[in-house]
Amino acid sequence: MKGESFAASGQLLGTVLAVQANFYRVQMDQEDGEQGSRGAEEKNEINAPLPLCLSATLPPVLLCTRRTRLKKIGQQVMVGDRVVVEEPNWTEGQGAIANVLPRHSQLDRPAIANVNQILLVFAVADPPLEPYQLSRFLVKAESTGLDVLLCLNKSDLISQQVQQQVSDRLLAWGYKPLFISVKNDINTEEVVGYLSNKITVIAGPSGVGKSSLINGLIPDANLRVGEVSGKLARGRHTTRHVELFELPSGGLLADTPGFNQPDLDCTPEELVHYFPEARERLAVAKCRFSDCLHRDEPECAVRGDWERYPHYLEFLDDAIAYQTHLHQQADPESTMKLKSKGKGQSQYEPKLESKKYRRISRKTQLQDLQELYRDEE
Ligand SMILES: Nc1nc2c(ncn2[C@@H]2O[C@H](COP(=O)(O)OP(=O)(O)OP(=O)(O)O)[C@@H](O)[C@H]2O)c(=O)[nH]1
Ligand SMILES: [Mg+2]
Ligand SMILES: [Zn+2]
Repeated sequence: MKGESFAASGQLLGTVLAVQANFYRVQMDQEDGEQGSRGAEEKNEINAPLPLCLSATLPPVLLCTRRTRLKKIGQQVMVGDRVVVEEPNWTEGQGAIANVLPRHSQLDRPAIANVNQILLVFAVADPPLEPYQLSRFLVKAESTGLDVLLCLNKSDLISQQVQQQVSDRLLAWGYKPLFISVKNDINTEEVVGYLSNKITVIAGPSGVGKSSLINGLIPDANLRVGEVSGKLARGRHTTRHVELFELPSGGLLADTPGFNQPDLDCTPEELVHYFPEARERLAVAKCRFSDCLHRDEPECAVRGDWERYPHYLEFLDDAIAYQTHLHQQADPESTMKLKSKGKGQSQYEPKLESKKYRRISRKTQLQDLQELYRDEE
């Protein structure tokens, strides 16, 4: 992994699986074990017994505190963080986090660092596959800049012929879906192959089988299945619990509650790049105008009779509306901020304008995934 060069050799590294009050569950790296890290620990514990493991294949997990130094410098520890662990106590299964390695990505909702890819799960039936909804999820996922995988579950409910039709259609969209059935254990081994050695977040509408899939891959996960976990459950769970589950064959997976319509909040200019079909068109031809929004401009390379072009136009309206909303927020009245002058007097003075025209950074785009987890309200 990228950040590893920041850790000194001989340091013990792990990945944060969950945050529970002031404790962190950290899955320790196994490969790094030989690189002298166990040597450092032997100084503290002579004849230390073998690490406590739940199974022979899974790496050991330590319940860790965060060093005071990290608290002082305000260094947060997130699920997904790569951390340096000191003073491991393998018998008690405890340790202390001494450092956090630089993150290569960070999502806010769910709050997870270092996510590599998004696994979008939809069902081919029950609930029926809605092309417009799928399109919206795909665009939202693309806008994070992370890799996007598409799994279509409940393939046991459709014929081979219908499956072929769906597959052809999505291929024209630029996606090669993996048809699975958690119920009949079809192609789930394939999914495992995509997940190994990566951090993956599962997203998709309610009732498509996200939690069922994780339970199928990781029997210990014990996630609730068949209950609506989104909107209704939100009231009951005041704090959102984010947890990474370990696949027996390596790789970490996070579940998310389903919901029905992600908000699109990219800029109108960016939107086109989140459609693989449009990217393909732009790779071989250019629009006449560099600021073309691909609506009715002359000599546009994107406009044409591809299936999702109407989706593009609809999402473009959303993106323009969102941008207008942002500008309004930053405009007339609100470009002035209230400044207290003391003695109960106050005076308006102009706000800094920089934010208004700020270009959306890659990092912000990554954080956009948080919208995937926002209920419609
Ligand atoms: N026929 C069929 N049913 C399935 C399959 N996988 C899951 N289901 C059923 O689909 C329903 C919903 O499954 P969940 O795993 O709770 O769906 P979810 O995506 O986690 O839903 P939310 O948590 O609400 O977002 C359950 O009744 C499952 O038993 C499958 O492969 N085939
Ligand atoms: Mg679920
Ligand atoms: Zn164009």
